Amino acid sequence: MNSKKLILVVLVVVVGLAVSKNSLYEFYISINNDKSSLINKPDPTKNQSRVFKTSFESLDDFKGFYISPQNHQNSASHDFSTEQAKSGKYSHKGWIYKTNNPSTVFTNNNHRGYPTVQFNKTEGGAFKTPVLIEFWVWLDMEIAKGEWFSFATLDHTNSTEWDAVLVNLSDVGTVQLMHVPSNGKGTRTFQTTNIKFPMKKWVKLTICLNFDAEKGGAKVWQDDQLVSEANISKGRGDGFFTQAHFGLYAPPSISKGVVYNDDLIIKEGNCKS
Ligand SMILES: [Ca+2]
Repeated sequence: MNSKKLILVVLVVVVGLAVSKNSLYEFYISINNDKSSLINKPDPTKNQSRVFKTSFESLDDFKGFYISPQNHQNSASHDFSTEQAKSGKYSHKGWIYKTNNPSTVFTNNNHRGYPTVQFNKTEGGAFKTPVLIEFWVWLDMEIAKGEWFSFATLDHTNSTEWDAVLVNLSDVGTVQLMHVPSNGKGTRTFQTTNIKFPMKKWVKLTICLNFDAEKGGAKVWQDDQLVSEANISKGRGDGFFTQAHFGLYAPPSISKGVVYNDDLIIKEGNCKS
């Protein structure tokens, strides 16, 4: 090899290394940008009024969102099902077939079976509150004293450690807001005692949720009748509804039961008065 050829080979190798190093670097940057862009906020210059709608007919409705594993703790699972449907062919089914060990301070052994909805991972970002949330539930489950069943978990954080407001079925058979006004609390400004939640039939739940930093609050209607209302503590939220789950969420002591969800709709900046 003469010296000119040698220089050419060295040049090609050096340029080649530089290019590959550069593209790897760009790849690294784009991966990191992707990670940070998972957390989005709405564009304040746009007057957005978005709607999320699913009839649980296609998994694509939950693309990019976390979905809890099937056969969770070998005691509960979930899937789309044709057994019950409010509309279309399918609904979302969650079911329990065994108890779990009790939860400890280190482990939460609650039963889980749900796809999440994570607006904070979408291009448009978190939904601005107030939001109107409406969905249909068909439930068959025994709730013993001290137990509960959760219909909805509604969060304002961008974290895996949620600080959520819950809509639960209590052990006296009424639908109630939980973790209001703050986590661990159950203080409500209105709570029905006589409207019970009926089993084995489709029931409509409507929620008005406001994570406003100053005037936060939530209201729940069961088949258009107000059943629970509560304030949300000042400064808890910052006006955004980031992520949620519906489907199956229940304490470890429950050994069996089934829940179906259908026709979930979430409307931004709009609320039932
Ligand atoms: Ca459906």
